[in-house]
Amino acid sequence: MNLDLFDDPPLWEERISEGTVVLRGFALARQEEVLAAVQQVVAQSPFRHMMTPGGYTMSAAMSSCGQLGWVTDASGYRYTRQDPLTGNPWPAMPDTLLHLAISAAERAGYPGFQPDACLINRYDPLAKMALHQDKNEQDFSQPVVSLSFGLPVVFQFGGMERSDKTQKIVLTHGDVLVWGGVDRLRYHGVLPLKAGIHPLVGEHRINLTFRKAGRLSDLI
Ligand code: MD3
Ligand code: FE
Repeated sequence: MNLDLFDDPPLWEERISEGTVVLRGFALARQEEVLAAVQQVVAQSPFRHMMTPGGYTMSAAMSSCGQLGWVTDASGYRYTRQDPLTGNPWPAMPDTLLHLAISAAERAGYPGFQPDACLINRYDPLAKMALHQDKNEQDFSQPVVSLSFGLPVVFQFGGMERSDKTQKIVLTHGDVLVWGGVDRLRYHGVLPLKAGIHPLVGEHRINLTFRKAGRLSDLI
């Protein structure tokens, strides 16, 4: 793959913590391509509200692309190779998404990122995500890259315990958050989305989260 195709966009970088950085506006130059890629993915694997193991319906609507997709139902949280809604493999990860995630990780100090899963979250007004840790992945040595589009949201960046104090940071259209290393297992969440209309995305926030979810040995 040719990363030279991607000119480095202008950048305002905010370090949140040792392993965590926000690249403000990093995805702006690719916004149309990314949103078209999302449309293409959800045409094959539609957004749906999944159920938590505890029996609650998640307020964010989700889909996935890549080799692995994140799912939750009565039997738990996990990654699957097939979309349980369609029975088909998850749609392939579009190159434009893969390249953007790899270049953001590199820019944030994590070279060699090999994402195999991209979870796409759609937040409608009042949708939220309670504090949680991302720990369904096999390999915590790789970072996580999150792209935000559409309406702004307040995200909560916590500690290693659910009860730790949280830092609140606004994520808005085009922002990319990269976290890894010592911050990989921090608690985090997002507050309820405030209603509004974004000129390109409409009445939603779209978040794409790239992870290396499978085992390193799966590559061999
Ligand atoms: C990780 N999504 O899908 S990503 C998720 O905005 C998820 O849709 C949220 O959490 C979303 O699992 C948040 C951004 C984020 C922010 C802070 C973190 C992830 C973080 C702090 C530590 C670890
Ligand atoms: Fe998370």
